[in-house]
Amino acid sequence: MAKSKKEKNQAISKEKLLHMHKLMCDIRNFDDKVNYMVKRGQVPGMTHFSVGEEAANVGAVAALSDGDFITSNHRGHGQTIAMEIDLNEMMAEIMGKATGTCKGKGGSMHIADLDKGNLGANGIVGGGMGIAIGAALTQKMKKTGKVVICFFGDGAVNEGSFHETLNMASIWKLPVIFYSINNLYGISTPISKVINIDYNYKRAASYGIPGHFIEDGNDLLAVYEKFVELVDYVRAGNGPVLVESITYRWYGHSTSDPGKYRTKAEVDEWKKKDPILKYKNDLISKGLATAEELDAINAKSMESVEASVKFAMESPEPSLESAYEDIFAD
Ligand SMILES: Cc1ncc(C[n+]2csc(CCOP(=O)(O)OP(=O)(O)O)c2C)c(N)n1
Ligand SMILES: [Mg+2]
Repeated sequence: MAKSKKEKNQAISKEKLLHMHKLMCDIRNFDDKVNYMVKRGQVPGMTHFSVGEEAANVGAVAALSDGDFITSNHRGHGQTIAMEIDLNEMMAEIMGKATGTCKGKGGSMHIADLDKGNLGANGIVGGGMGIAIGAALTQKMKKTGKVVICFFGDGAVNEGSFHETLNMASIWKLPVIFYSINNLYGISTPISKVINIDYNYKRAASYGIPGHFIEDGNDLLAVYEKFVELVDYVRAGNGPVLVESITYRWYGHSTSDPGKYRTKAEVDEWKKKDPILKYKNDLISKGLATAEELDAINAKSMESVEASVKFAMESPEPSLESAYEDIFAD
């Protein structure tokens, strides 16, 4: 008999429940700090924040096992932190320092953390999809039993790569979860203006694969439970799935966006649906954690973010010669 939702929640260890809270706090605190530093001109380049979308990211990654993979998009901080990147190295990467995850050559939009299974953020909308099915094909051919989550936004579903990769993954039955984080906008364009169906996941039918919907992408446990089901399905060799969750980004599209296309009332309404606060209240009301425990985790997370800034500030710039390194595979 299928487990009830409540039983499933209770089956998650306390350690895991608290760890998911920690990861959401890390995403929020890290991005808030980067935002603060961008405004003071301390961060080169453009940055896209995951604040507001913490549950949609952490819930999905928490269903993966060691050795599984993700691909990400320009808004990759949330997924990258959920995949357990070293925060010091991530901050150094964003600040273009030699100690960064990619030796300071990638920056915010191109962080790849291969040791952790993160095949990379990507500045090209839809650019991660081909990489995801390539990685999934490798897993299938080598029979590794590993799966790939391909993260992208609502704005990516009209890219040619979306249609090509979903079709190819379907006919080859590849172990990949196509995951559209629908935050209702692609830059300033509401998704409703660029597709004539209500939700993207319904397009799965055209590729002969299952489509799934997570109505509240700010509900961490709902995201996690859906992904546990999907990871099992895909790992069992049934082929790909398309899943969509609804969430919202609290800040502008990027650090250069004043956000004139959204009303303050709309943003405030979504801030009331804060995924971290919701999770915190859920855990407390179910007697699974105390406010003190959860607040202590957040305080520690803030400390580690501050430490990452210190690490990054004190790190050297990449040397000129390093521009010629890491260009070709050995
Ligand atoms: C191929 C391509 N076209 C256009 C852009 C410019 N661009 C960057 S992000 C973005 C919108 C993406 O929206 P969505 O996929 O919904 O992700 P979100 O920013 O909402 O997380 C666009 C059009 C790009 N980077 N790549
Ligand atoms: Mg979007």
